[in-house]
Amino acid sequence: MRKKIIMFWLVVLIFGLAGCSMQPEEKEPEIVRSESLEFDDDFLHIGLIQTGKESGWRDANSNDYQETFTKERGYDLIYIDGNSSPERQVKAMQDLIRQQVDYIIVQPIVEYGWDEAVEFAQEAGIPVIVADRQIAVDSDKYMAWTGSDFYEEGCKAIQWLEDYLEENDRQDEALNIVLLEGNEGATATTGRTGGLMKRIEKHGNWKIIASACANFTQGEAQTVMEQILNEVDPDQIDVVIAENDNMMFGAMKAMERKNVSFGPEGDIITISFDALREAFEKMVDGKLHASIECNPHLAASVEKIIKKLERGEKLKKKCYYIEEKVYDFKNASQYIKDRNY
Ligand code: GYE
Repeated sequence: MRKKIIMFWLVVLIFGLAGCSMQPEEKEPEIVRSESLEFDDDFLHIGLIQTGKESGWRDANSNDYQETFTKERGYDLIYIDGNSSPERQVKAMQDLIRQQVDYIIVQPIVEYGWDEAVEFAQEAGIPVIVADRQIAVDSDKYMAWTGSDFYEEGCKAIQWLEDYLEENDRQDEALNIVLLEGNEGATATTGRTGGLMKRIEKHGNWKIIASACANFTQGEAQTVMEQILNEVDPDQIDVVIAENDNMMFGAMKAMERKNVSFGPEGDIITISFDALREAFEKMVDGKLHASIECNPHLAASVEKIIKKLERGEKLKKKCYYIEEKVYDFKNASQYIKDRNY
């Protein structure tokens, strides 16, 4: 067993030193299943590299994997918490390759930094499935990606805002917008910001008067919103958009502390992403205008991909998008009872 491991890392080292970038012609990586070195059971060994615990969305997403890839259903799930560190995530992939798991699911914090690790996985014959955010690696180096259309989510947010202004005969108003963004380099951030900006730019009288990164966390959002409120007169703010619900909750705390009124029962229009149960509560309470759903239930889609690969089928697509809706303060009370995360 040790011999095999040494041989594997020797190959990895030689490829690494030679700076060899393999460019297979196939669209899908050819997977030569290596004999499992570490496991002596009938389970399918799935390594999951998670981002961390930055949000309610993430908790729901981790639970979903844990409820899907259970021993009863034939899986041994090795869950690795990336602890919000991209370096730790890359190291986790190397560890899983060394353990010779059957599949690696990676939910990357950022898109960059994955080339080498993904190539090693391919060399070792371990299929990599990317979920949630994406990786900036040739798509023939991993099996498939599944997750949300973040750009579309950004567009939906502005569509909602346009409709709301029109319903209230406010479509010609000049708007000052504050934007709270997620991690730099994360697909969820670049996609949502891209969609938002594309649609905001169409309005000559709309302006982003402040924007800040709060890494998708509530605490950081509260801090940056407090700073923004120190620098910008709250009366000048018409809309706050946060790229996830937790950052909006943080921003709300900052606004409450300064007695700034917001939400459908206040002044500032508030829009965020994810549609957590807590967001539904805020919509029902007249604090949040709208939340653009981001579906955290990705495990079923990942499992479908794995099952196809197990049957030896070729995947027809590289990208598997998940369905999502838009909720607002007008329809929230109708849907809140179905929201369990
Ligand atoms: O919106 C946010 C989270 O990548 C879709 O990351 C995910 C985002 C989600 O922590 O709450």
